[in-house]
Amino acid sequence: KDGLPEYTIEEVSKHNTQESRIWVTYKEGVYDITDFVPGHPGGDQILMAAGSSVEPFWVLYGIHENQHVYDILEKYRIGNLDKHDAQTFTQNMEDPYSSDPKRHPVLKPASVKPFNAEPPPSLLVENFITPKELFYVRNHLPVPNIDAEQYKLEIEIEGAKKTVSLSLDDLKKMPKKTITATIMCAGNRRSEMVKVKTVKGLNWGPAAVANATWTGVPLRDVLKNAGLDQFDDKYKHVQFEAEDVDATGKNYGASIPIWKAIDERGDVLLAYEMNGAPLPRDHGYPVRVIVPGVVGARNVKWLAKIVISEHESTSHWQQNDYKGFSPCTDWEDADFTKSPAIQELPVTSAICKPYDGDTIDVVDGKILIKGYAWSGGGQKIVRVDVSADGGKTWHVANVDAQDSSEPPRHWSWTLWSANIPVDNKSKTVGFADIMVKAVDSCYNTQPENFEHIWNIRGVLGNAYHKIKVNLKQ
Ligand code: MTE
Ligand code: MO
Repeated sequence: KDGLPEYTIEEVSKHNTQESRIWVTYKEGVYDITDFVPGHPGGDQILMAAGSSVEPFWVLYGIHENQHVYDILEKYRIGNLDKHDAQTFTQNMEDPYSSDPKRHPVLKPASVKPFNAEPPPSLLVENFITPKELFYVRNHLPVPNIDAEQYKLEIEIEGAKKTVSLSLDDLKKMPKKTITATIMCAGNRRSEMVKVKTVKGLNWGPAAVANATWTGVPLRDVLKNAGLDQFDDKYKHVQFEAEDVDATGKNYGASIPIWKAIDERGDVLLAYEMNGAPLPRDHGYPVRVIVPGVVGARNVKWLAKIVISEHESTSHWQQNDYKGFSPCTDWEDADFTKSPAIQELPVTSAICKPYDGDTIDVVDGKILIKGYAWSGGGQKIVRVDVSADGGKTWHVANVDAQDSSEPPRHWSWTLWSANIPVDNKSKTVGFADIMVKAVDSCYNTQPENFEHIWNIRGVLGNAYHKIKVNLKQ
């Protein structure tokens, strides 16, 4: 790299289109990545950095912080950054994650920047109401720093003249309501689907799900006060915009169909408390949306604005992510406009104790297994079937914890356990092939294997959970 020409930040900034060629800087290096863009795994996302430094983007998507990426970039080096410019730049570089909250060490990160983590599954199923320390965290971006005193929620009804602005106190003065609801990430259990073939997404185990009580104001009351006529069928969607922003200034956003928001039985809340205390920063302080029965991604945290609209949210996460595809669809032929955004999640279950590969005790010819089951759309779990011999014989698990609400307003998960007989006497069997499947109140059940539901984003991974354990002789 010695002997390469030097460029100033200003010179680099002129190279920000295909025609002028696309230059970026990284530390002291200047790179011409024009020919690299078509092959970049993140698509043309890298163009956000055209004419400037890739560092602010790479710290944002901490995912890029690995040697492999730098090695690739080095092949495109055309020069060095002017010494003076390089110095001022590194001094001004701030880690956008520096004000993220501290997390409990029990959470095992799938990525640190942004922070994404789940607890050990065996601890998760110890409590029907998940303590905040064990509640999985799924952040796409840095956690915004919001002063609750200054907090304002804006509400806009498309076409209406004025918008409404509410403070946290305004919300707290309205009649409040508490619900118990499970939130699950669309990528929960992705690590099992990945075994079929790689997918794009965080490697979640079975613990990107949790159950809590949420207290806040029903969204329908807030919308009614803001002047929404619930019988005006011009409006089809409720869009949510959040306070967390990406490197280009775009905020996290999502939307839900309007019926879910205005139906009293939809139980959608603007929540300011979780388990009886103010929301932790990681979970949306001071206000988040709770859309029970609906995929985590629509439960928008750090809520800034609500828009009543004819259209869905235009955000990346609504339009080009969190959608299902056939196992035959690959990235080249995936048409996101043809696939509906995930809302209600399908029925699923998982064994949380023991783990795959464990060696466990056999007591009176039986082994003890524990886990959870849940279904979206307010459906209740009516049965959990378990097998310890690869599906030859089945047993019905005991329900250990379940709330009494009726479908389709049954928002919480079900915790179950089962003491199942195993054959550890014969010489050929020193292990058990354990599997679980749940049945919900629509009598929907889980697909048998991941091969048949594999999809490019690794979402909706609800096949039978299968593990193999060794039996102590
Ligand atoms: N809201 C905002 N503003 N930003 C986010 O990154 N992540 C979503 C959702 N709401 C997200 C968000 C996703 S994908 C999930 S699964 C849930 O929040 C996770 O909620 P939790 O972190 O409280 O468990
Ligand atoms: Mo998610």
